Amino acid sequence: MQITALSGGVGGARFVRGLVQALAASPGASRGDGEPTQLTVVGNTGDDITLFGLRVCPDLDSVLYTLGGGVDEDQGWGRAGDTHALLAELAKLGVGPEWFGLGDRDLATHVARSLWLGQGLSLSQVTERLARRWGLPELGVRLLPVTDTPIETHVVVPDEEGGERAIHFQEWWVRHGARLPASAFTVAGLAQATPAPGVLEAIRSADLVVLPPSNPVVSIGIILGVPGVRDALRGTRAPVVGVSPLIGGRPVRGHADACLAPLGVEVSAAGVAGLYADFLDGWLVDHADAGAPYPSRLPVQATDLLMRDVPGATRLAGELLDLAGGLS
Ligand code: GDP
Ligand code: FO1
Ligand code: CA
Repeated sequence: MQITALSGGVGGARFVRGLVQALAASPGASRGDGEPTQLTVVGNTGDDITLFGLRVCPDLDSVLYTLGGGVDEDQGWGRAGDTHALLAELAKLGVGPEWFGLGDRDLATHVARSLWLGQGLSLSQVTERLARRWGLPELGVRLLPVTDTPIETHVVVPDEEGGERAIHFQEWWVRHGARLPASAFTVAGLAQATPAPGVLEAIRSADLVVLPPSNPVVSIGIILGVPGVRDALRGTRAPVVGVSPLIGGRPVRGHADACLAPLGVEVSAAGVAGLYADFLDGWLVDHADAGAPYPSRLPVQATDLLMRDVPGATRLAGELLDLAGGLS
């Protein structure tokens, strides 16, 4: 059995950790041929940013640290128990930015990644090395960046002269708390981007494709924008099932509402389902959203959509597997 998940950072990583546990616990984890399920996670790279000359890939790292047991559980990003000595020393030298909280342990990842990229390895190859460090192969998980082409999400916001300017997604999200009204998201490098090796194959040859509760615009939306990915989802023989990232018309955390607004998409589980309507085969929503009008003929199942802890995420992943199982 091959499962492919498209993931952003915190929400995606937590769900995937639950999925790994659900698969390990369930007899359906193998097809009866004794082969354990292989899970391929296709990760968003639109959040990536170069700081202090180092390449930082927040969403890939959230998946690595969460699955590897090294994540700061409260934040869902960065390393547990990290310190900030390097950033503090750089600030004393007048070297910023100070608004992006890079911890010392976390920085080791970015130093290694940047070194390996500089030696000519692709982001996929670098990510494979990092995945070994965090024990992903032992979990039956392969993490692929959606593309090896550097891409960066930018946000178009008002400038002081009454015009507009584009800033990096992280500056908008972290520095400004997504409070500057966005009129558009643009992705530098996207038109020239090609899917990383294995990405299209992982979607086309999967037995099941899952969309965790990730940001529909700046996580899943970026993955879908890489040329070829959306077509692969439309064409795959696998059912594509997803979990709404919104409960009762609000994001559980983060600013998905501020991301949907410039698209003119309703901030609701139904609005998000509409973004995926051309390939979605099943949709898990919260009880609070059970009565909404969903795209016609879309199987919708209502449950408790909140991942309070690892067992909660495991239960949610199990329910998504049940929804998928009921489709075939
Ligand atoms: P990011 O890259 O760190 O923003 O993480 P993702 O894009 O993977 O996920 C962010 C989305 O996950 C947000 O829109 C949240 O509303 C959603 N999310 C976070 N926790 C939960 C949860 O427990 N349940 C559900 N349904 N969605 C969640
Ligand atoms: N998010 C924040 O809100 N503040 C930070 O200072 C911050 C630092 C940071 C460092 C490394 C990393 O991998 C992630 C980090 N994040 C931080 C989270 C991350 O940038 C965002 O949650 C996502 O990219 C938004 O989707
Ligand atoms: Ca992200």
